[in-house]
Amino acid sequence: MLIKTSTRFDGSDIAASDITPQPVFERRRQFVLSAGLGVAGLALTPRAFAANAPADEAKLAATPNPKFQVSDTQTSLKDITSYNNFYEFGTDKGDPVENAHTLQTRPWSVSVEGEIHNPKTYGIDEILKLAPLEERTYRLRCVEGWSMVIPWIGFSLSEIIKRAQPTANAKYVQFITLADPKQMPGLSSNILNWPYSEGLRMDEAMNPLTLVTVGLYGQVLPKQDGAPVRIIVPWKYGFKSAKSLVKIRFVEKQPPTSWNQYASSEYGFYSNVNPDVDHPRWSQATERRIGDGSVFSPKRKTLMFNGYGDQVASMYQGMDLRKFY
Ligand SMILES: Nc1nc2c(c(=O)[nH]1)N[C@H]1C(S)=C(S)[C@@H](COP(=O)(O)O)O[C@H]1N2
Ligand SMILES: [Mo]
Repeated sequence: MLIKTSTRFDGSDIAASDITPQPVFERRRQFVLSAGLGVAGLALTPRAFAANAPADEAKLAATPNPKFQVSDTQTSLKDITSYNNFYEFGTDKGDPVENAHTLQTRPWSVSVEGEIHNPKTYGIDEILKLAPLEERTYRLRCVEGWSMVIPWIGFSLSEIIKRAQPTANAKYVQFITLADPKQMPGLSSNILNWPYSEGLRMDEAMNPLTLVTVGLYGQVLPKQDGAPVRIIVPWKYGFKSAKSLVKIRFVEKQPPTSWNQYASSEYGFYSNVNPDVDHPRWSQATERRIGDGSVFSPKRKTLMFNGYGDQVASMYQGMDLRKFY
């Protein structure tokens, strides 16, 4: 069983970070840190200070692609790197920034396998050179009701898929991420079936929006954001965007996904952002943009397909999106 103070991504246990508006929580955390300094300064490792500072990662050059930009204000690097969901490093939003330093991002390889003519294992340096790196600013909407706007760096997953040459049997793509208990303390809890698994239908995987992501804000992907390579699927709830990817498998049948196995009535395979289909335990009509104004700022209306309807709605024509949630 999880300890009471942890935040499950489905909200079944509530932490201070969830019931308290973000700036208040941040201030309280700051206070706790400085209070700790006076009373027991020696107990505070340098890491305790690093936790609230923006990540300092190697620079990564990318060309902005004007086709993939949003006009919303970008979320600060500090928020993007200190408020995370990455259960392999703990279930609290602040756990990944504290714990992900143990993730070894080199050497790293991603195996591309299954129903394809051209199976291949890519080293991370091959992935970085596989296609021109683009900067694309996407909205990310977590199923919990918060969102961010993030300038990612990467290239369309279709670049890998066309090299893989899928067979006629390839109907879905499964994403499997690293599960190494030596590097990932969160694996000692069996809250999810590890390794974290996600999937897309073939047309969704081929959609130009689907991004193989290797960086953000002009730098390599910080560990807490899923280094060294992750998937971003901006029209779906954030949990579809699997971090620290090690395997891309082409399959005939809809693959199992970790969150669907955890609670199939709450987290469907499709999980398109949809303000009209509530989570069984909360509304999805609005969202809190992290870093938005003051704690009194009104929530924003959540957009159908997270605002990407023009680019994705046609894939779901004739589908009942209540049934295929
Ligand atoms: N491997 C793995 N990938 C994951 C998760 C996770 O726990 N493990 N959490 C998901 C969820 S719920 C969200 S909202 C996003 C958060 O990405 P971010 O922390 O970079 O904003 O990552 C997704 N990818
Ligand atoms: Mo999420």
